[in-house]
Amino acid sequence: MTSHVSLSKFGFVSIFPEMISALTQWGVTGRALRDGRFTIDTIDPRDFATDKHGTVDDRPYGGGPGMVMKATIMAQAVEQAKRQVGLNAPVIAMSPQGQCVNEHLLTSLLGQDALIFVAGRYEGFDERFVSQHVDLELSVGDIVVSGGEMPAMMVMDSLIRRIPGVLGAELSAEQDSFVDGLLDCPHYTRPEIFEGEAVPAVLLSGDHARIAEWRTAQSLRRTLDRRPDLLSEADLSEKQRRLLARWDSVSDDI
Ligand code: 9D3
Repeated sequence: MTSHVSLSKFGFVSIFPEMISALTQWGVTGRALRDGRFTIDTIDPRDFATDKHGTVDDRPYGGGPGMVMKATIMAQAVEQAKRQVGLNAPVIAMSPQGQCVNEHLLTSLLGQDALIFVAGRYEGFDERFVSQHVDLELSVGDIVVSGGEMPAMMVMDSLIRRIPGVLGAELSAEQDSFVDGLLDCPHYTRPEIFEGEAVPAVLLSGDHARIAEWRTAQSLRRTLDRRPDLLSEADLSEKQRRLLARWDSVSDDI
């Protein structure tokens, strides 16, 4: 069920290569880089510009607002990225027109040794660059952001978390709760009462079986209320199915 993870090399093609520092300097991904669990090569398309201004964009054929990233320059930047991380590395362009990412799609990328992420600015890429040099276009959802860098970094972050050894003890717990495809249960820590609201008594009971049961019921209930779309794909136990069926017949709270 968990296929082998080969992924350890990333190319990041962007006119703002320093943005990658958010990933390389902080938290789980920063530590993983320092531990040598992956590498990132940044490639700046401006290095392939032919004029003294470092122009990487031009006006759209047919007119209209905004600028388009030049195919000639983006192609050279991607070829350089391939020479650096691997000639066979799939090229992923981040784009509002791309397929929306999800854990299933990311799983399919973990078997690659290297991946090249291309982040655009302005209105987008010349379509001939996409058709000739891009293997996959990915979006992070139906919101408008200013460029592909942060979307690319979100996807890289999510992939890096799944490289063996990057997450410690958290890993198995996270993977376990992910595989059932449900939303997480609520979490609490001290103090026992905050602004008049107490921690659910069951969590103080010390009864681990009851606590586990409460948590899985909470996950199920929250998924039913907030993301019912996830339930059709969720991997539910017989017990969970019975709970769901009960809530389906009487729509009150648990
Ligand atoms: C006028 C049409 N807009 C396209 C939806 C213009 C436009 C908006 C934002 C063109 C480029 C961008 C920059 N966005 C990305 O590069 C991007 C993105 C996004 O905006 N949302 C979700 N996923 C992604 S991945 C790359």
